[in-house]
Order: sequence, then structure tokens, then C-alpha cells
Amino acid sequence: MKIVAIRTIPYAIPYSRPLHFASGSIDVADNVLVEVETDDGVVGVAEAPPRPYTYGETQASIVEAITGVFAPALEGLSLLAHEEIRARMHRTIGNPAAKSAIDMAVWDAWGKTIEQPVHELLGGYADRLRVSHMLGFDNPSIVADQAIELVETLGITTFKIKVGRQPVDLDVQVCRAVRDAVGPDAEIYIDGNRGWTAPEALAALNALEDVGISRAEELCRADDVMGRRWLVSHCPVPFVADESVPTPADVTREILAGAANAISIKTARTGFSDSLRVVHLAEGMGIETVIGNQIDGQIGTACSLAFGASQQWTARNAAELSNYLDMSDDLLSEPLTIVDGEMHVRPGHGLGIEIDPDKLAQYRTDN
Ligand code: MUC
Ligand code: MG
Repeated sequence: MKIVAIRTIPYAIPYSRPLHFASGSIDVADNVLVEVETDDGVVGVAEAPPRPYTYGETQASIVEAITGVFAPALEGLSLLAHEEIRARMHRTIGNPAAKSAIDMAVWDAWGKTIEQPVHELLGGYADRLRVSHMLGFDNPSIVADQAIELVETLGITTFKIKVGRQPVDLDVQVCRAVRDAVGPDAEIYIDGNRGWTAPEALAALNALEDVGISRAEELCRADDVMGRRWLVSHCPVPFVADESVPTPADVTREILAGAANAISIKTARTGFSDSLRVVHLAEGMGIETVIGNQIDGQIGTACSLAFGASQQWTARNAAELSNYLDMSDDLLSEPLTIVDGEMHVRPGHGLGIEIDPDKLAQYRTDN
């Protein structure tokens, strides 16, 4: 069970429906596939999605951080030494996607070695999650049509709508169009990616009263310290911290400061080992969590699924698992599926996924 190699394979798969949001946009999944190989010949996998506009990591920086900093520090350790692996990576501040992909590939390798699914090793609470889809910027009728298509084809009835544009009213119109299209029983929540000021956000929340939203995420900058607290204290629904809480300590700081009262957990950002810490913190404080989507491909989505289903606290809300649908292709031999608005955990060992070697050869950019 000893780690003998940690490899990085950069690849690029275009999006067929690019996603635009207040802090950036994505039209190519320029992710890094991470492989952790052991002396038993087992290979665990995960992927790191670079989000330069959020955390500063790029595809090149992820490859360099893993090959130059983390891999040399971890080779030779046992797969069972989770805490030592984490401690060695966390000497370095930042680089959340690079660290998380290694962490999750280690869990995948462990599951494959002992022939058990990772979601069982993590807690094994549920066998499925309801799916929430993230809708990017566009005109109201286009976004509403996209939502209706997902209701009709996949049974998805929970939607996170990207907001944070100027004029504020355009986003309010989008939310109203989606509500009119999907009906009163669907769940709708919003994510501003820090695009509004606190007063703009409160004006939008007031204008959305009749639309009925269940949550509001990162509507303004957390660094607007007093404005953010003021907004949260006036917000009629749980206020979700996402990119403002990249570590468990940030979760504690922001929640205690009154800068949020719910947390988005992204395995692309906190892996499995730190996502466990975050969810237990959230449960201890009695605050809501949502499994978020760092615009993951199918490998990353399989990780979110395994984690979200493993914990009682995360399994109760719909999880953001479906934005891989916007990609033109992916790397898995057997694609993920959504039926009746739900995704079932994968039955195999580890994450229960396999990389298709032909697809990897087609999309890798390092040869
Ligand atoms: C989200 O929930 O904010 C956009 C940027 C990022 O890092 O994640 C996405 C989705
Ligand atoms: Mg967000």
C-alpha cells in the first residue's frame, strides 16, 4: 500500500455550452488528471480543475505544484497514512485543487486496494443524491429553456442560477423566467460570485421575494467585511459561503464573524479529508451545507457524489452534480447517469470509475 508515484496528465476538452458567471467563464475543461500509484500496482485517480480567477491555480501551476512540491513529499508513504499525507501537503498554503486531487486519488487507491467503494469508506450514508444544476449567464428565455429541458429529459428540479451582473434587474428577470418555466415546486437558489455590492444584493433579494429562492451564495465580497455582515443579517434565506471558505479554518472564521450561515462543500477544493472536517464543523454548528460544483468534469463529479452520499448532513440537499453535461466529451469509460433527477453512487471499488485510455490519448495535451 505504499505510494511509489504521483503523476499529472493535463488535458483539454471543450465545453459545448460554455458557462459564464460573475467572476469568470469556462469554455474548455483544461483539467489535470492525477494518478497515485502504489507498490501493489494499484492506480488511484482524481482530477484538479484550475480556477485561476478564484484561487489563482492554473493547469501549469497544478502540474508544477504536484510534481515539484507534493509528489516528492509523499512518495514512500502508505495509503493508510491519510493524516500524514494531509499534514505534509498542508505545510504549503493555497493550491487547493492540487492538494485535493492528490487526497482523493489516495482514497480511490485505498478503496481499490481493499476492494471497497470510497463512499462506504467515507461514511456510506446514502446510495444516491438528488441533482441540482447550475445555470450560467444568458438571456432570461434561454436560461428558462435550458431549465425546462433538464426537467423534461433528466427530471432535475433544483437549479442554482448564476447572478451578479449589471444591471441587477437582468438577473432578477432570469430568476423570474426560470420560476415561471419550472413551476412553484422546483427549488431555485442563486450564486453571485461576488458580483454585487451588499446594497445591490439586498435590493435583488427584495425583488426576488415573489420568485421564492431557497439560498443565496457569495452575493458580495466577503472582504467587504461590514457590508457582508449587514447583508447576511438582512438575508431572508441561508447565505452560503463558497470561495470565501477554502479551508476548514476559513469556515470557522466566516461563520463566527456572521459573514455566512451556510457552506458550499466542494471536493475539488477540500478533497475528502478536509471535506469531512468541513461537514463535521457545519453539523456541529447546525448550519446547512450544499455539495457545490467547481465546474467539475465526470471524474470530479464522481468524487462529489461519493462524498455527498457518504454523510447524512450532505445527503439531505440536492447536490450540484450535473455541469459535466455542458462538456462535449469526457474521460470515463462508462459515463455518469442521472435518472429521475437523481444520481446513484457507483458500485465498483474506490470511486467506481475507469479512465478510457483512448479518450485520454485523444485529449491529453502533454504529448
Ligand atoms: C460556483 O459555485 O461558484 C464558479 C467558479 C468556481 O470556482 O466555481 C464555480 C461555481
Ligand atoms: Mg459558488
